[in-house]
Amino acid sequence: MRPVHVGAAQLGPIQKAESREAVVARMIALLEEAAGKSCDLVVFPELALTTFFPRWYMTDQAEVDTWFEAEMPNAAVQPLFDRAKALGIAISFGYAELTPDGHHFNTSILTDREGNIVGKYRKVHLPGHDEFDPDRAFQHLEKRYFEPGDLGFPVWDALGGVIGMCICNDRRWPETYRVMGLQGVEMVILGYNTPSVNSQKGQEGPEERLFHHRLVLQAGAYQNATFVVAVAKAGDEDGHPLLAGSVIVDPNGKVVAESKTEGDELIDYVCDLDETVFGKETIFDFKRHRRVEHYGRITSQTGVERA
Ligand code: CDV
Repeated sequence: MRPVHVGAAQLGPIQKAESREAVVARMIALLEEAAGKSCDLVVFPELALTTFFPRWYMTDQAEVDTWFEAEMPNAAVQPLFDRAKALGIAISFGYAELTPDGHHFNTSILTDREGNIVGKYRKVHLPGHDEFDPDRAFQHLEKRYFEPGDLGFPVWDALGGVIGMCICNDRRWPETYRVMGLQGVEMVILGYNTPSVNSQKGQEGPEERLFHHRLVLQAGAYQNATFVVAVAKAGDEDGHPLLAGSVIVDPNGKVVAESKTEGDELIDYVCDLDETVFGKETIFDFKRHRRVEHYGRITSQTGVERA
């Protein structure tokens, strides 16, 4: 057995006016609950410290930058790091990163049990658009406020296993899991802010959104023989509903824990990383079965082409 007791700490809505300090207090409450269950690792959502600000169209870069963190940890977040260290729990959460040389990324980090940042991932697949779109029911301006991640999809040796990160829309892309799968990933952790309704197709509501959400996570887990831990920011943010449905998926593709509310909620599961071995040594033994001579298009083209 190689058990990692993981907590998926779903956050309910964060309103635009809510401070980082108030959110961090909520995160610490979930961390305390996780400590009561003896969790080794607690995963929080994408852009965990603020409302999902890319729904708001802004033209003033100084205003945009108020949603970003120039340092991590900073004064507002330090209490979370301190409490995690005191409890000996590794944590992961997402935030908007402003680098010292002025770059903007949608980022998540992983700490060890001593509160040291040991892994950083920057979101590769940015959804949405970069200019105001009057045809959408609401805006999704990630392409305006962030640059695509520049770190690829690394994995880290942590908690006795191989852990990788991705963020929200990345979970819909098979390449995300496979690049980590090719590095032997055993647990993919991710956070998401998924609007409950498609801004370009009003009839696509929560039921269908949840179906796609589970579909990609379960497929990614099974096809790469890895656990997947997906954590929502959920509920109604200033009139904009976000999907809940945080889940932990096992390497067989089965959902083993799922949230029930749209609020702050901890779900947990003891993941035995040895359960990844069977799939990795049989049907998804990449070394024996992959046929890279036929996969050239995956990296040589982006859009659809014939011939
Ligand atoms: N934050 C996201 O990346 N959200 C996307 C929405 C726009 C579809 C997602 O894939 O959930």
